[in-house]
Amino acid sequence: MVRDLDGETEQLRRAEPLTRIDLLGVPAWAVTRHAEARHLLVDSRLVKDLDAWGLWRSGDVTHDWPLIGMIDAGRSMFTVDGEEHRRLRTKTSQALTPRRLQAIRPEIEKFTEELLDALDEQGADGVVDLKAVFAQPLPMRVVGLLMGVDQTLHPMLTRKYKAFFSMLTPQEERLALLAELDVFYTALVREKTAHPTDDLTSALILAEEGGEPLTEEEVVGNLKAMVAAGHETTIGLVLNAVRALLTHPDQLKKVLDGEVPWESVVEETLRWDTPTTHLLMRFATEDVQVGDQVIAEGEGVVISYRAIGRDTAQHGEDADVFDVTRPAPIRHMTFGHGPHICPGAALSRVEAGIALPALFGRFPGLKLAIPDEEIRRLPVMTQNDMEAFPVLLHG
Ligand code: STR
Repeated sequence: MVRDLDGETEQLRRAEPLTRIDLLGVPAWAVTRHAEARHLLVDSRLVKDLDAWGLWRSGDVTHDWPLIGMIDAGRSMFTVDGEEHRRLRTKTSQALTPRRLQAIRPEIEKFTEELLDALDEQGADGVVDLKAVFAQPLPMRVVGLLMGVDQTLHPMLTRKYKAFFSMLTPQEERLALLAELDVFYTALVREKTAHPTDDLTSALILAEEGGEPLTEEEVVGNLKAMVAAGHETTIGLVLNAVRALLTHPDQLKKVLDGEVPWESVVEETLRWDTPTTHLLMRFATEDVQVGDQVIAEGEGVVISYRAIGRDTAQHGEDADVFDVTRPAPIRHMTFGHGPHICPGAALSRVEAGIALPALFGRFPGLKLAIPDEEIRRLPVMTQNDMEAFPVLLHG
């Protein structure tokens, strides 16, 4: 379990660009540097198809492995490559361009204000959890609005995803909850097939890419990927930004005085404290040479985004320092690169770009209620997530 995330990142960033790691008993390669990741992420010899994994084919990795759900997630834009991938992804990426997102800005602003009201109420006489009351519900509402998932269902989804990501959840329980989620999403897709609305789920059902509509399984897969990704990662972005600012008050002051734009806070947080620690997984369809090392046919590759964000070759000797005054643009790779680059990148920037100034605008005296070292991380291997973020709203 990642008890010491900074220690792990530091170790990886000092290691070889391609480093052998152990994922709960399963060996894989970790890519730890920006330049190498940039090449490998456009290399078509690395694929998402689970059947390209030697350890899967040989039966050494099975559904008993706690991380299998990160890879075996059904047919979707997350798990398919090449022409087929384009077919699965086009509609979604078109719906999430900065221009298309302008239309839902007012709604995101409204959600933000409502959640700030709730925060104000619950924090009136003391400590309140910024995660539970603000950073977690906001992305869920936004992705719920986009995909057409009713708000009454959000607490159920939040509970299930928390258990999905937690390494303390027994594997049988994780497999059971994934099966329940499949039932839930399939029912939702059938309901939208019968009664299409103006959400992205309906658009995916009605879409014909190259004359060929997506299958029910593909729509369900894309919906699952969108909700899982949209829900989990933006929580990290918002909380990590707040945490970085509260522990660097001189920089917070520059931002509040208008000397540094919020955009720089968002980009520097994305680089320095990535929501995704490691992205699982790609498999080599043939031997791939990287420097003086070789990823052998059938081996698995993990992209270690947190280490990559602190690569000194890319970001300079002070790469491990949080600094919102770095010259823009900060050329980080936190959303990935190549065909699978995060289709929700613009959405997360809009969300954080609204949430952070609104939060500090309403509560300029915001303070951590416990020492920073006492913030507890969730027992999750691949994501950078905390149990809770207790704050005092008025210092
Ligand atoms: C969770 C389980 C599921 O049903 C579908 C997916 C596909 C998208 C994945 C998601 C997973 C896990 C978290 C990911 C997300 C894409 C982006 C997100 C990996 C496997 C990140 O952490 C970057």
